[in-house]
Amino acid sequence: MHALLVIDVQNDFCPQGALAVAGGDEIVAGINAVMGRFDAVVLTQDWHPAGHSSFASSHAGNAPYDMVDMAYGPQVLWPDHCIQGTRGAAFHPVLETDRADLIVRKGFNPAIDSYSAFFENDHKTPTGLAGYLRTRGVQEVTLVGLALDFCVNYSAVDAAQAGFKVHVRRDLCRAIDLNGSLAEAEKAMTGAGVTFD
Ligand code: VGL
Ligand code: ZN
Repeated sequence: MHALLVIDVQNDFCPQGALAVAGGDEIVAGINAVMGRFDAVVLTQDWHPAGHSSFASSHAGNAPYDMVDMAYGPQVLWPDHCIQGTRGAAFHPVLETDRADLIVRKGFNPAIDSYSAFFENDHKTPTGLAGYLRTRGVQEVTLVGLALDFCVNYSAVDAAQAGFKVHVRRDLCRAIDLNGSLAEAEKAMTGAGVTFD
C-alpha cells in the first residue's frame, strides 16, 4: 500500500494568503492529477485557534519570522494563519478534497505548533497518522504540498523515522525559504533516507 500525503494545500499558504508561499497555487492541478495513482490519499490541514502561540501577534515585542524559545525548543513566529473555520484555513478551492480518505488537522493545541503530520513540535505528541497508515497496511508514502522546507520536511523526516519508505515530489511542493531553511530541509530529508522522485 502506497499513500499520498497532501500537506497543507490551504488558502493561507497560496498567493494572497496570510502566509503565502510563492507559487503555492501552481501545484494544485498536478496534485489532483496524481491522486488516482495511490492506494490511499490523506490531506493535512494546518488548524490553529485564534491567539495560537506560534503567532507573532501572541508575543509582545516580537515580529513575524522572529525566533523564540518555547518550552519544547526554538520556534519561528509566524503571521496569524490558518485560523480554525476561516477562509484562509480552507483547502485551495481547486484541490479535489472529495478524493481524500482522511483529513488530519494539526496545530490545534494552543501551546504547541505542529509542522509534522505525525508529531507536534515537541516531537512527542502524536497526531495518530502513523497508526492510521499502519493499520491500513501502508508501507510507502509520497509527500506533496506546502511548505517544502517546513511542514513537508518535518512530515517526511518523521515518516522515515516511523519506518515508512518516503518519497517527496519536489515538483509538487513549494518552499518558504526563510534564512536557508530550504537547504537545511533538503539535508535533513536526505539524511533521513527520503528520496526525491
Ligand atoms: C507551515 C509555517 C507555519 C507549513 C505551517 O504548512 O509549512 N509553515 N505553519
Ligand atoms: Zn501553522
